Amino acid sequence: MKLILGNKNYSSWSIRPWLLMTYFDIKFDEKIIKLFTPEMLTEMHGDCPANKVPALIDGDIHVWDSLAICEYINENYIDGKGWPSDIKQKTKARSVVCEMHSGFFGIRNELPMNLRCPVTIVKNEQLSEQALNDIKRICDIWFECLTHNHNKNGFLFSEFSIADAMFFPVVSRFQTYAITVTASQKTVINQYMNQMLNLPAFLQWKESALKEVEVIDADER
Ligand SMILES: N[C@@H](CCC(=O)N[C@@H](CS)C(=O)NCC(=O)O)C(=O)O
Repeated sequence: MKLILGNKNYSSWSIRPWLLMTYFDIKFDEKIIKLFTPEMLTEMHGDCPANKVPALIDGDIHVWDSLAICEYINENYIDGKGWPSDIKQKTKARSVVCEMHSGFFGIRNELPMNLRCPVTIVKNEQLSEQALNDIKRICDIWFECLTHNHNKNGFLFSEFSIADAMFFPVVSRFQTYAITVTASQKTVINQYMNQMLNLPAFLQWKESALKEVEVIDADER
C-alpha cells in the first residue's frame, strides 16, 4: 500500500491519513511530492486523480482525498476503530470532522501549517473576523468533546479517532502562532494540544518534516 503525500513541513491534508495509519501501526510505503514545483504535476500523474495530495494506492484500489482515505482505512484495516463505537458519539465525530473538512477557510488561509516555523505570536487584531470565528468554533468543539462525560483518555472522543487526525493541523497551527484561547477553555485545550503534539506518530512525522529544505513562500506567514 502506498500513500502519496505533500511536503511534510507544510501539507496539512497529508498529515491526517498518515497519522491515522501510523497510530494504528499499518504498514505502508510513502511517496512525497514536492508541492508547487515545476515537477509536481508530472509526479502526481497516475497517482493523484485530482492533482492533489494525499492519495492512497492499495493494489488496484485508488483513493484520493484525506477523509476518503481515512474512511477506507477505517473500513478495511482497523475494523471500524477509526470512529467511536457509540452511535451518538460516532455521528458527532463525523459531523465535526465534516465541519473541518469543508470549512474553516479563515484559519486555512491566514495560519498555514508550517512545522519548522518557530513560535510566532499572532494576535487577534492581526486576524480577520472569519479566522477569529473559526478559532472560536474550533475551541468550542474541542472543549465540548474534551469535557464530555465519556471522555477519559484526553482525545476528542473516547479513543484516538479520525477526529483527532483531522483536527491535528489546527493543533499545530494554534501552537505555531500561539493562538489566544478563552481563559475558561485554556487548561483543557492546552492539555489536549500537548497530548497531540507529543503523540509518537506525530513526533515521527515531525522528524522527517524538519529535514526538508523546500520553502513554499505562500505558506510562510
Ligand atoms: N480536500 C482535499 C484537499 C487536498 C489538498 O488541497 N491538498 C493540497 C496539499 S495540502 C494540494 O495537493 N495542493 C496542490 C494544488 O492545489 O495544486 C483533501 O482532503 O485531501
